[in-house]
Amino acid sequence: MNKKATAIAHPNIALVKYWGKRDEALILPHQSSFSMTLAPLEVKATLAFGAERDEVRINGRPAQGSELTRVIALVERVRQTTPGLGPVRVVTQGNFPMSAGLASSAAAFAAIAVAIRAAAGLPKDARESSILARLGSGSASRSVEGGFCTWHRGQRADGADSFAEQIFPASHWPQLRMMAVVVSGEEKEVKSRDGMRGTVETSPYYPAWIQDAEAEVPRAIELVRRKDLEALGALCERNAWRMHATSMAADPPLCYLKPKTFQLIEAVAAERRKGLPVWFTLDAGPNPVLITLEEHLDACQRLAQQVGAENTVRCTPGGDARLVEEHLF
Ligand code: 2P0
Repeated sequence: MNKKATAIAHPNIALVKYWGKRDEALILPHQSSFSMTLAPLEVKATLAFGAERDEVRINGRPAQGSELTRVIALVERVRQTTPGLGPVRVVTQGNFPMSAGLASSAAAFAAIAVAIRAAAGLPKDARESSILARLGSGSASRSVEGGFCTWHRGQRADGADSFAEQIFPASHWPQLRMMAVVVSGEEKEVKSRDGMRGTVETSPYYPAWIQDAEAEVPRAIELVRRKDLEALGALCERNAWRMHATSMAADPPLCYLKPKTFQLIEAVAAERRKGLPVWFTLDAGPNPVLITLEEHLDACQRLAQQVGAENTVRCTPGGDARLVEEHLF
């Protein structure tokens, strides 16, 4: 058995967002979601069974609290079905800082899931890896395969049908670009996990969110298939607005947006009226991600600078999570 393995995975940006769980422990969503994998951002994870005790290090420091519990939850699931693996050592390293405004957890859990299966001697299986990654972080289910992926909500109570699958590879639309614009590098006050729980429990708009987001997934897929940037951009914007509107209607209200977020959104609309093909999406934070084509990146950069953005990060469609031979230890 190969007891040590290293995998690399990219983060992803949801075009139709995941917002709310029907099962907190198994991380099962109320609705399906659809995303693009982001290169060149990546996280590498090396994992070896047979250590003295369970040990997890993330970006050079020991994992603590829920981070540690979540990594061990993935490992436990494989240890239960593959006897004799023993304690594990896990080390992850990302090539992008938290201040990039994009969460690294999706890439980290996807890389860990792929590495765990390889180190345990289990065959390559994108569906099983996606289910395993999901147990760490919902959005991680969408980082196992590259290009454009749908995370199917599934129906089963055990989560066996709640996994992501690739709809189009990265090569389907290589000119598409995402530019993360950091307007606020501060850590957010309410983590996604708590924010979505509050929204599910108290927002009167939540049932409408579920229905709408589920219906938007096939529409977004069709627009990516046709490479219809204008209609896709409009869909992404309205889906982001609806996620934030549903959260703002929670009790207590949840608002992730800052004044500079609105400034940038207004600047995007103004430039678009003048002919620049640019749209935005927004995750659970104040930093918009601009959606455009390769040839318009410099114009988008100027737009970000106009509103005083701290940083921008340019991304292309990324590939599948993959095993590599260069281990971190
Ligand atoms: C998404 N987000 O679809 C949505 C849009 C944020 C806004 O998935 O609780 O870190 O670990 O499943 O995946 C962020 O939440 O949450 C997220 P958990 P996760 O990308």
